[in-house]
Amino acid sequence: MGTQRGALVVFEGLDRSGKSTQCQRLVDVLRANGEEVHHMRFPNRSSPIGQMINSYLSGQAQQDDHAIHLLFSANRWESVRELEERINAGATVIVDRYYYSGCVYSAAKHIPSMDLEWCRSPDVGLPRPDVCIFLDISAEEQAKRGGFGEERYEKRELQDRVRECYHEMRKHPDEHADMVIVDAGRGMEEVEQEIAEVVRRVRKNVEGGESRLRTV
Ligand code: Z5A
Ligand code: MG
Repeated sequence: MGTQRGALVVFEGLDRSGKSTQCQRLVDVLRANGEEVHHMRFPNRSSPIGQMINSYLSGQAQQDDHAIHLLFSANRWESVRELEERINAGATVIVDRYYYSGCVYSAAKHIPSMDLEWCRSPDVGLPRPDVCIFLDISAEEQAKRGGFGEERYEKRELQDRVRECYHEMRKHPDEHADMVIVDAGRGMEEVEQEIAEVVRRVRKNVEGGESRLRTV
């Protein structure tokens, strides 16, 4: 019998919802339990494509909106082999932002040739997560967590449109089935406990179920 594959767990949500905080906590807890864990985040700013994305986000470089959208997607595709290898070797792979972010931040620009469906298409075929944990936070709570930074998308008006796009995307039957909504407006420990329970359930399902990863 081959190695039991690991689970693919994705975190999504608006800015300041606590994705990076909760990813790190989950990684630390699983590792402390002796589990094999691999932690990824998108954009991965370390690759040549990631450096182009970083220059764009920090305002140092301009890009056509379609081109930057495709670069974000390419930045995921260039990590797919590593992701699959880790999963197939039995690791739990925890991902901070994935193609949902890719879709909504681009669609929120409201460019006629870039609707949600167009934005989703370059990511079709990527490994589909076993669960997408969506950290839900109100605009009021988001505002309490410090002002937005200097990056290109960190503007109130765009963030409001991103919120709407996430809601729209959550209606897509496939996305809906994969998503678990967690109220991220609560204290860190409370949020962490709920996430731990979701992940425990998902890992159990993966252990008892279909061994191959599905695709987007
Ligand atoms: N983007 C895109 O356009 N297309 C794509 O395909 C992808 C991304 C993948 C950079 O992403 C930008 O790229 C992003 C989307 C776009 N644009 N925007 N805007 P990023 O992931 O590098 O962004 P980030 O700055 O790391 O993440 P974030 O979303 O702003 O934050 P977060 O990771 O969700 O939150 P956090 O860093 O864990 O926490 C924020 C603060 O809140 C921090 O001070 C925490 O201590 C505090 N916090 C966290 N949890 C709590 C609770 N429960 N209570 C109180 N305070 C809390
Ligand atoms: Mg983050």
